[in-house]
Amino acid sequence: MDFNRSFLDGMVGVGDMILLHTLSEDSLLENLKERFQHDEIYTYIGNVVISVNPYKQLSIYTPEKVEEYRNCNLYQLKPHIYAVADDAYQSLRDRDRDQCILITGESGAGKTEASKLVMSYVAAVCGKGAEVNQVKEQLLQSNPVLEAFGNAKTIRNDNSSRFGKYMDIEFDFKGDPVGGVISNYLLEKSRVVKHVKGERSFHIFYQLLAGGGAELLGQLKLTPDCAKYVYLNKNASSLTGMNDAENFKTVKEAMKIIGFSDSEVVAILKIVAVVLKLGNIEIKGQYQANGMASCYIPDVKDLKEISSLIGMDASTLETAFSVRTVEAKQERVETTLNAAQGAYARDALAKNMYDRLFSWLVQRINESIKVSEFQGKKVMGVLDIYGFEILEENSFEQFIINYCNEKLQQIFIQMTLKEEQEEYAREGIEWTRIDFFDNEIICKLIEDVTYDTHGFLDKNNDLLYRDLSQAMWKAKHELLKSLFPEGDPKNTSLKRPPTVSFQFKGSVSTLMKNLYAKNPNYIRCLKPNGTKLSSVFDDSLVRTQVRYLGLLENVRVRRAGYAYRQEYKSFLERYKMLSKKTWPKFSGDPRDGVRAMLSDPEVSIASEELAYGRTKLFIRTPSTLFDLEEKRRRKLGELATLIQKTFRGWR
Ligand code: AD9
Ligand code: MG
Repeated sequence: MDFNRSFLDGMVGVGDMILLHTLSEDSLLENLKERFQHDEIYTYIGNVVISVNPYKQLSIYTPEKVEEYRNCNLYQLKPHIYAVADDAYQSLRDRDRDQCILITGESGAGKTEASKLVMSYVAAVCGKGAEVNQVKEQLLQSNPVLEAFGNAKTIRNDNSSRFGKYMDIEFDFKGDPVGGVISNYLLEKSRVVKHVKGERSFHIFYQLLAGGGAELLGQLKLTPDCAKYVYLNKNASSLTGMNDAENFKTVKEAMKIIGFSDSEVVAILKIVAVVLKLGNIEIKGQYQANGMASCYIPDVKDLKEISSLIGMDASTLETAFSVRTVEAKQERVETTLNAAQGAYARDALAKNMYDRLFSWLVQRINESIKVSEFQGKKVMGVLDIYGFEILEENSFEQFIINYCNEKLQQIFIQMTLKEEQEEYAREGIEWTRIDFFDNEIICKLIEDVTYDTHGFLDKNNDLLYRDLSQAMWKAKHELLKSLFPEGDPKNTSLKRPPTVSFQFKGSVSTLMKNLYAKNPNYIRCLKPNGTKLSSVFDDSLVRTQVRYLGLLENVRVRRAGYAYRQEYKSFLERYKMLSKKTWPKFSGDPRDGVRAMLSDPEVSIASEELAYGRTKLFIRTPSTLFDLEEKRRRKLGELATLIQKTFRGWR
């Protein structure tokens, strides 16, 4: 289905970039800006929707709006993310095509919000009934849980996703949701122990401290004061517009709906508390009698509390922070750690513990929402990955994030060209492929970025001393223990785990294959300004994004062959008044009707402007469409006058 039906009536600018009179980067930007200033945040490029973050609540997501777009005749409706969601859903349900919704854009552009809008729209329009509703609720409630553990305030976005997420929503043959599978990609775990000024660690830490209440915090041996925790940034412990305590309630409620038991929730929060408290363990250096540097923990209060929370001997943990065992062949050699190595071990443990907890949470949610294999399953995948980032200091994390975004851009280019070509082939229309996209812009941008390679190797190797996993495996805390299976002494495989980038590359390539097998729907998010303001459109900032998203090239591809296309039936419906041959009604095949109407000398459209596909009419240049629209407008005017006259005559 195409969205470029008619966005000409009562529109601010043009609703579809394909219809721009003159196409240039400036005109494209101007159109976005004019629409943004009138709160028209969505604009199409054919079936791609561009979304400009409004940074304010608009009243366009009401249940009434959902109704409007549901099974909609897009004719008179404004561009909307709901239209894309509806199209994807209908085509999944009625045409049996697996779909994927690819949401791209830089950090803070609105991807996560967009993914939630798609999910809530689909939930609102698909089947009803107690069982289906429970599935929907569980799928939707995975969002607040994963956001609490995987999102954080950054300089760019108060609710920045610090992990990549791909969610397959699965439907039965009727189009009712039956379950889903979530895949998570590389959480930015370094945030647990360190983040820059003005940013925060993951939301859950602040939520727990603000909303936990005396009893729970007492049980977890925590105090509500963020400033007491080294791992939390003292300057940004509270966030305007974000109510941590309230959000904690939402998260707990969501966990309940998904099916977490009370004891599971406590077990999870205990690990959160332990991570937080690990940061407060101070490690000091000393020299032993033999002159070797070693380290010790001067104040063991936190160490003891941690040990009691996870059910472990305090001395086991203390040893793990001060000694490292190196095993070579049959030999075991113990070396003492100096203060820096001890602190490194402590931070590595905190990061790994949190990261593994996060992956476990995803798996646990999957257990609740998974469906057994069955015939006729249809799938809608929603991809919400962390956005492209260029920071002052770009580290390993930015490298990984940007790599993923580059891959996505590649897939976008390939799929857009492929799709266009396939459509012409399907419709039996000749078209020569032209490579409009110049990936150079994107490659250049990625090469723009300079990475601080300090710590690259370290983060890539992601070293966790075996002594630490072995210590964790001794814990009585069952969940924690299960997070460190390699700590089991019976687990003798001493193979080094693959590097982070190797693993990531593998999972991204699996993801890309998966996406490639589905029918893509694109939402391309733009950030209007760098200051999160609701009415500021920063031309140069948007221009950069338009460039690296290749939006102009995208419009060019759509306009290259035939700018406009529409199914015969809807086309005839719209323009039938132009010819007496089809007005007021044409009862034959709509394709013949369109031919009859367009060949009427009164309409007179040059034949080289048109191509008759199997199901759709194709129009080469936008001006031909404008011409038709103008004729239609005049004709409607004439008809209205005629009706008025007749009406007066009756009186
Ligand atoms: V990141 O790569 O995860 O750092 P996102 O996901 O692209 O980024 P997000 O969806 O989190 O950005 O949007 C950032 C903020 O913009 C939200 O928290 C909202 O305050 C705001 N936003 C985004 N989209 C909308 C919208 N459609 N309506 C209102 C919005 N506000
Ligand atoms: Mg996000």
